[in-house]
Amino acid sequence: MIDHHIKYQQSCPTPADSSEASTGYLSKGIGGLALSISGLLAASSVHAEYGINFPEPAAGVAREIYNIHMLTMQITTVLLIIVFAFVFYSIYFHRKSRGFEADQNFHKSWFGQWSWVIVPVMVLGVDLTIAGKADAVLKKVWEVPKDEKLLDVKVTGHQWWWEYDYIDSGVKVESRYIPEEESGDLYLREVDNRLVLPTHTKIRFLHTSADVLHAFWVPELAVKKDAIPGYITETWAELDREGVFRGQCAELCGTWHSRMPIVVEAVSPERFAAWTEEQKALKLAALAEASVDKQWSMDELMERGKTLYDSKCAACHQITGLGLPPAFPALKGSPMMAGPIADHLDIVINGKPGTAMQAWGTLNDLEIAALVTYERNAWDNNTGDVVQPADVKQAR
Ligand code: HEC
Ligand SMILES: [Cu+2]
Repeated sequence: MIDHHIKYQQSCPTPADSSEASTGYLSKGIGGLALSISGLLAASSVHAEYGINFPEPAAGVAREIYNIHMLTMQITTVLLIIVFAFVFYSIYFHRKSRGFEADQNFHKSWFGQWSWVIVPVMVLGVDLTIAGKADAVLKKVWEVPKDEKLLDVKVTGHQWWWEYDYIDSGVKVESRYIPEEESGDLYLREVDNRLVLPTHTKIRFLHTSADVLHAFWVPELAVKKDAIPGYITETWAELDREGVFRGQCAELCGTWHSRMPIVVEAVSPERFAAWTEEQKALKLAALAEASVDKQWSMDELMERGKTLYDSKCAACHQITGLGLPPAFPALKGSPMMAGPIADHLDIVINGKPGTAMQAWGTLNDLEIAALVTYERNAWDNNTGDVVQPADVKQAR
């Protein structure tokens, strides 16, 4: 239903397209100038990254925040014009070469005395207006609607990926960045599995973390909240349009803080319902497949193992298997790969407490068998060992 594979340049052409378009206009000479300017303006509305303003909000409160920003900008623009008009007028018409001299008694005049009071009071009035509006919106941002049916999504930050649990349906999504070789222009902006959300539904996000502080932040949703280990905090959003919205972890959380993008895909409630059913079915099918007592061939396991490894393990151990010593050990040529299979299974299933190597025991038997087979044979490790799901079951 919903395509989870990366489509390069999903919504916008590459920057190269736009610069080509605008230089094309420019080459037509002065006559083309107006065209090239309109071309540039059009281009900037297509590329969010090149826009001057904030991204177009996609949720109610985000829009209200955006409106306050616009109001503030309008007020400052008017003030800027008034003040600078006054300054330039004074400099030009009251310059020394015209015989003007500074007024020694300005401070004694009525205006000279009271302007210092009147102007700040006027500014304060404007400030209070903005503050009043901001206060009202802030309340809406933080006060999750209580009396309504909400879609609960638990958002757990991990070093360095996101986990999304749709509490009502039991669907679980693991979302990881895509390595540079595969993500192209969307490097650090695209993930393997997106956070799919329905529009026109109040969604409650429950934020927490499995390790250190992270922060969930998607500008179009106006949600930015720290994920704190051991605590659950709430935010909410109601999406008003479909689309793909990109965010990031916004709390420095270690080496690969930059590698935990967030990609929200907003779809209609009908598509969301269909997607939910599809996810449930996929999970059941995977479980059923893993539990059959089948002997898998080396090729089958290697293929599955590579896909799993590249998405779940390569962030630390690298696609090349070389790791990033000393933080993340190389698996290529590591003695453990050629050592007893039981030790290898043990560290993958149970992890190593106190290190970044987490327990992967929630993966099913087939997945772990594929991973271990892959690690023992990829990158010239070539042990020839084939680990079957039944071996994993026994090792648990
Ligand atoms: C967040 C980073 C990270 C990720 C992701 C990760 N590992 Fe590790 N892994 C480590 C670290 C750190 C160690 C070293 C632990 C120690 O101190 O012994 C390690 C050690 C290992 C070892 C032992 C290596 C040896 O030679 O001693 C194996 C095997 C292993 N990981 C497999 C995996 C598999 C399979 C995955 C994916 C399912 C994975 N790792 C994902 C960080 C990671
Ligand atoms: Cu983080």
